[in-house]
Amino acid sequence: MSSIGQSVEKAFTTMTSKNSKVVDLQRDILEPRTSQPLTTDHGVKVADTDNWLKIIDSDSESKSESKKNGPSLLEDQIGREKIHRFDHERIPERVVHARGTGAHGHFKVFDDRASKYTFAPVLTDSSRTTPVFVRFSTVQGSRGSADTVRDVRGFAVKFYTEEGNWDIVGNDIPVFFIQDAIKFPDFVHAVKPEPHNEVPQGQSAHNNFWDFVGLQPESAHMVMWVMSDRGVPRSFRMMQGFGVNTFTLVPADGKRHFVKFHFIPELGVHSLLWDEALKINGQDPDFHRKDLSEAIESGAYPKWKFAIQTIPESEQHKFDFDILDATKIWPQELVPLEEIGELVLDRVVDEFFPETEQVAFCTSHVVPGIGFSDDPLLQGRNFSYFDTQISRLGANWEELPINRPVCPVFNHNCDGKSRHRIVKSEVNYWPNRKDIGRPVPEEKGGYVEYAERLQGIKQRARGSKFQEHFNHAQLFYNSLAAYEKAHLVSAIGFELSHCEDPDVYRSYINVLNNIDFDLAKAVAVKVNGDVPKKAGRENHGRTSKGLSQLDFLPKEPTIVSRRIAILISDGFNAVEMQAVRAALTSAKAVCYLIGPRRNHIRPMVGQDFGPEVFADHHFDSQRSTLFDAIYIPSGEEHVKTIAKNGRVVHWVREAFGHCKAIAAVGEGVDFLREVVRLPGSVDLFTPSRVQGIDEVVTSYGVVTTGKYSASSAVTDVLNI
Ligand code: HDE
Repeated sequence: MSSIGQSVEKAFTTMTSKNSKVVDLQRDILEPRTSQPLTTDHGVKVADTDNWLKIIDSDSESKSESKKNGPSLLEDQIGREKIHRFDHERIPERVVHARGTGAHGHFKVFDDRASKYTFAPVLTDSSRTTPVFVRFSTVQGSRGSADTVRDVRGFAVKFYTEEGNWDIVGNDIPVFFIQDAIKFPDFVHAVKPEPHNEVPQGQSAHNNFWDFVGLQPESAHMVMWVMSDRGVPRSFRMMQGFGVNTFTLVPADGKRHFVKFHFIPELGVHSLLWDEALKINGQDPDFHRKDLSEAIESGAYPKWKFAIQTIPESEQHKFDFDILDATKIWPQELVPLEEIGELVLDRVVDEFFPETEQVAFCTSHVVPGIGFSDDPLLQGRNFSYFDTQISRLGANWEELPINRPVCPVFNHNCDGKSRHRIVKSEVNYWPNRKDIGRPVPEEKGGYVEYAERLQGIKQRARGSKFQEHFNHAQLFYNSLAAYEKAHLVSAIGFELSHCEDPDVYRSYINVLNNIDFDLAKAVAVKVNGDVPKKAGRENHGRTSKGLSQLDFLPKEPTIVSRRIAILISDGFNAVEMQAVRAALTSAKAVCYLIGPRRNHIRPMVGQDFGPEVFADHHFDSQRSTLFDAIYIPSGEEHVKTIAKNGRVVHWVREAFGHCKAIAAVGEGVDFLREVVRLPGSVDLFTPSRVQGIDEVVTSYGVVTTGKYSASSAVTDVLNI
């Protein structure tokens, strides 16, 4: 090995005792100290950063000290550098997935059970902890768009393995809109804002998207997913991740397997209601990115199980769908999931731009033991990502701190814009007289492609099983719970109502009628489409596991990291509130006190005023949509005050409408009954469901009196 290789290797070995990527990034981290001197980029200390160099006319004739502003000078190299650097702060945003947020973490496999499929140590060596960086994103909107729009979410993972970087550039939905990469520019142009008016932003609710998907029925399955609750996740931490494309695993002794990658969230798969999502877009457009960093910073580290589905090469053709078609899933009943590892995110970024914005993923980044398949979408992606990174970040994008591997990198690539490394060598080609940069044979870890026999006729076409588009769309629809189906109908109804062209919204009813007759009729009635008289295609009636979100409830009910608003005003019962809050906090929920002002609020302790507590927010500054549950403590004066406050009444009604847990004690219960007038409070009395609760109203809302048992109520109800 060359001396460069050896020195990097040595540095690398000393790093691996900690998270090697974090150690690696430390090389580039500057932590300015107090009174850190300001310098130019070329290191000269700056004496004044507030005034451009000017001619100032001092009034020398009079005795006064008055000065007149004269012209600014182009000569000011310090002012010019500051403005030039500012002018060039922006780089092109990603053409898709521009809006995103990222975090660091690690990945570990449980044992070596995957070694029957692959020799890649990242998937087989349980003594290893592999550093990762994950970037979550939306697809349609630009960098400044809102987080909770209806869209697919990107779930891109960079594994910094000891054998090089491996990227899974996945989504939160297991299938895609198109089968062949050549259709991607058409799809993206159709979903993005329309060319004549650049409308809409962060939405697919417009003519061009629905026009395209109506004419491109291979998208039917994916459209079902995006229009389902999956399109509006509650949090990045509560969604699945999928590699989507079919990759391959190669074991030491040769028999190749096809593979799909899955990430399954520990907290379960949860969504917002569409009404909440719409409101949060305005109330807190950064809702998801804040949620991620708040959870990590408070120690509630997001976790996912990592699972694989594998099919031996010999069984590639035994299914009634093509396993290389990215518009199809591999139903779990046919190809079970094997959980082999865990992904944890435990560190937020230090600076957004150099990390989250400059991170760059490539599906073509695989490590020995992992390979590609002939999935035509994947083949095109392998070309596209590398290319787009060059236009976004320049030829040397892989040298940027967030992108560079933690293992040695050496080759004869050179030059290009913004080269960072300086290589001390007389040769930059192979073979060379000094034996520098020698290719590594397979047995020493060099990447070797799997030897595959191929034959065929060169043509622009797709395999015959790629022609069937509705079986899996039906499978998905059939597998949803009744309320999920209702949400789906509303979502498609919403979107098609935003299409003005009757040709567009009418023709999509035909696609829906090929999936399910009732679905097509329900949507047609809503959007003024032609209500079909008979099914376009018979529904096969099959269902599959793992498609409904209900299949992902955590084994143990949990309220970890859920946001609970405690609505208080002067005179609330402090002892009770503190008991409830302590119970909620010990179950790792995050409680916020919301009062009439962000300031001290005076509670009652018995008959007297107790020590003041500080409200985190005031009623007008937050909305119920930003919380998972509400609790209203008892207290006569307090309840009289909130009863007069329309905002508080709205808070509770809205939370009820969004099926959130609502707990109250004593006069708080009267408030819910008499002022808020929650409907059905008597009919839906179900005390058996929650132990220790005196009264329970509504299927999701909870009212509790006495005994300070609201915490168990909230815990229970959140997991229904
Ligand atoms: Fe992407 N995609 N994509 N995509 N994609 C990009 O690369 C592309 C596809 C996905 O957080 C771009 O760096 C083509 C499927 C994610 O930085 C670009 C095709 C899936 C991200 C690109 C697809 C994805 C991207 C834009 C069809 C799910 C964000 C910026 C053949 C498995 C990664 C960039 C991040 C980003 C091309 C289809 C996921 C242009 C040509 C399928 C998560 O290269």
